Amino acid sequence: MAEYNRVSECVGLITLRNPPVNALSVSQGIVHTMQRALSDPNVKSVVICGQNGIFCGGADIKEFGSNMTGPTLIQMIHAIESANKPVVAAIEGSALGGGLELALGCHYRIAHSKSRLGLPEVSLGLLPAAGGSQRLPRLIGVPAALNLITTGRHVTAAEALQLGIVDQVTDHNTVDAAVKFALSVAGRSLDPRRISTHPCPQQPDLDALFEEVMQKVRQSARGAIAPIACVQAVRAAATLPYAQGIERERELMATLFTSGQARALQYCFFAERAVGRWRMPSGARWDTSKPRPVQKAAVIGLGTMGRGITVALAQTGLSVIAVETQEKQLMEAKQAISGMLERGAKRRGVAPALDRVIYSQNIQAVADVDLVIEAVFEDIALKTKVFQQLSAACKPGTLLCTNTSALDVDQLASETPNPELVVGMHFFAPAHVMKLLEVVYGPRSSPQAVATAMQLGKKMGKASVAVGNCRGFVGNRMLKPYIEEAFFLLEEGATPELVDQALEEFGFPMGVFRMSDLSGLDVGWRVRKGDGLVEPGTASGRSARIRQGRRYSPLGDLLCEEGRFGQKTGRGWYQYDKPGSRVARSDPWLHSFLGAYRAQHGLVARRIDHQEVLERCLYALINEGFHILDDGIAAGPEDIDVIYVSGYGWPRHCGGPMFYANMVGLAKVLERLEHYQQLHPEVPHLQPSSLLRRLVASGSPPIHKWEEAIKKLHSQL
Ligand code: 3H9
Repeated sequence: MAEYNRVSECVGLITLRNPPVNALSVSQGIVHTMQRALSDPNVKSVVICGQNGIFCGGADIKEFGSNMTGPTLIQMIHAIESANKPVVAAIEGSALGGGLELALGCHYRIAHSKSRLGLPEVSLGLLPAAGGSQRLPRLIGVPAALNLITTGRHVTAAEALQLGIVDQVTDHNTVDAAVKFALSVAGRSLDPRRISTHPCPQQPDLDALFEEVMQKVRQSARGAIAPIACVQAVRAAATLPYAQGIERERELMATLFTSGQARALQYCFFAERAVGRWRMPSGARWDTSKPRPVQKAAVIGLGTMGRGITVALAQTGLSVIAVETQEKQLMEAKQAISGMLERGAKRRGVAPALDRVIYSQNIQAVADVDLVIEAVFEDIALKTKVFQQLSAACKPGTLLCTNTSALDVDQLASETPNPELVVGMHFFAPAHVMKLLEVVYGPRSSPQAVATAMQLGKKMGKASVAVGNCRGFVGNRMLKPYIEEAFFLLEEGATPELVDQALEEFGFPMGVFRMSDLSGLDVGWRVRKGDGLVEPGTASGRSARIRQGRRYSPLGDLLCEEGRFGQKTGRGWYQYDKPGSRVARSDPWLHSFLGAYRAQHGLVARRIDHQEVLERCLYALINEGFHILDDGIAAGPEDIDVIYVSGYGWPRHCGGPMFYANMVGLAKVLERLEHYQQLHPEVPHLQPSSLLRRLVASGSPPIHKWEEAIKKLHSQL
């Protein structure tokens, strides 16, 4: 809806009204409202604003899947630009996508100093197709427009002014400023203000610029098609007359609009918001559970994780007590945390929050905090002791959170007098940078504790996902079969290079072996030792590779026995110039080691192609995802997908593992799992999950109906 009023006698004020973000719905009457303003003889100029402090969040993404009819955005914007009365955009809050394109069709733009502007269509698998790809380069030049359109980044009002996107920035009431401005420009010639009639500003060596940008975009896009289409659209703006450029924009958009990638990226947009509406199997939910206020927090243990968590909390504005019992480690941590806070503040152009952190060797210092995050070494006895100390030291009601990535949250809770106050907050390293946070609830965690941890995660800017308590929670539990399949593929004839290349071409930033070299091979080794899986490497044959009743590959253990822990030792699945170096090079030693290993175990190497790598690694991971849904550890597929996209490098344009399974087709995933299970009966994780079978048997409902289908299937059991 758009509302029309007359203000100051001769200014027509159009207010976009479509909560929550005034998205431009095709069914809206903006065109009619605009026509009313333009045909009103008393109106000399027009101001467009949005209600509730937000100009416009762009086209209505929810409508993209439906049959859209009515005047298009592009026609509406064209009508505004062609108007014979000045039209001024009064930008508050956000002007994004179609919202900014609408503003670019206006003759002038006034922005509030706190507003943000951008063309983020690329992150939805689209391009700014309401003339934005053609007008922005004409307004601010090709290099700056390419940057904004291919990255989708939002700019502040100050940067928008500097770039020339807006004409004025105000700290006061934007609509009042725009009305005043509109009065002052009434009657002036509008020709110089119609952006589409301008040529793009001259740019030396245009071809070289586009070649360079295209190369950069292809590299960083990792298979995403929208950034490439964005470059092509801007190229059209730079080289063609406006009408032809618009036609090119339309053609490119038509291809993107119906693409699987656009569907995946738009699914991610809504999934990221859906995970905030968490619910627990007990029936507790986000909208009926009130979080407790958290102003003061403590972090116990200042290793890599504890340092990152301290920085994340302090940057969010909390006071933090950072506890490390050893003096030397405390001093080192203080120096490292201060450095991180200073660098972060410099990047964001704010003052570093150094004085928000108080360092202490004494756990008693946590007496008056609202929440504690324990980040000591992954050892259940040590963590239990810390939890008991915390229970005694903290004021009643303090929330006790553990940053464990593998231990049993419920076991820790049971060691405290108030298990309802205990939740897991599983951060990912580096904790002040990585977007993902798994909030792990046990059967006794109170809804209020979960609500508080979820709210804190949101404040820290994390994609926070509430998940149930089980070994590895959601992310690491699904990673296990993925990694194991990669090991098995090496045994059967693949190389780390082949496996990584297949996964990187799929869109992961790093294949499983390069990733393992980065995080350290010793991490998994320690876990496998703890599980009693590691045995001396001298045994041979099939029986040496069956442990605890299932196929096991000791390859990772053997590398660790050689001291090959990955990048930190300069050797792992690859070789590096020196310890700590990041450039992985193929290692002839590793290839002959694999040959000798296969010979020792009577394995005959066969040719393995990329398709098999993808099917075995990804479908094993997805299969575990179905087990997780069946167990109720994740409430819905969106939770799993957000975890994988924001924490595990799953390519966003493939939507996350469960969305990907939905795209490929559940029947196909089931058929391939059955195929590989027949070939490898000793691998339980290739045994299709019963939920997957039941979903296929019930007609493979689309992903947005899974939750309902799962409930129905469970009620039938
Ligand atoms: C486009 O414009 C294409 C054109 O170039 C060409 C067309 C031909 N549509 O994020 P929040 C919902 S493509 C529908 O939590 P915030 C959102 O789902 C569009 N719904 O709030 C949520 O719903 P719920 C390009 C939308 O204050 C609620 O609004 N535009 C849209 O943290 C609140 O959202 C973009 O990519 C939309 N466009 O942030 C901008 N936007 O409460 C996308 C939001 O049910 N939007 N919703 O979960 C954003 O970046 C942020 O929402 C914004 C507000 C910064 C605006």
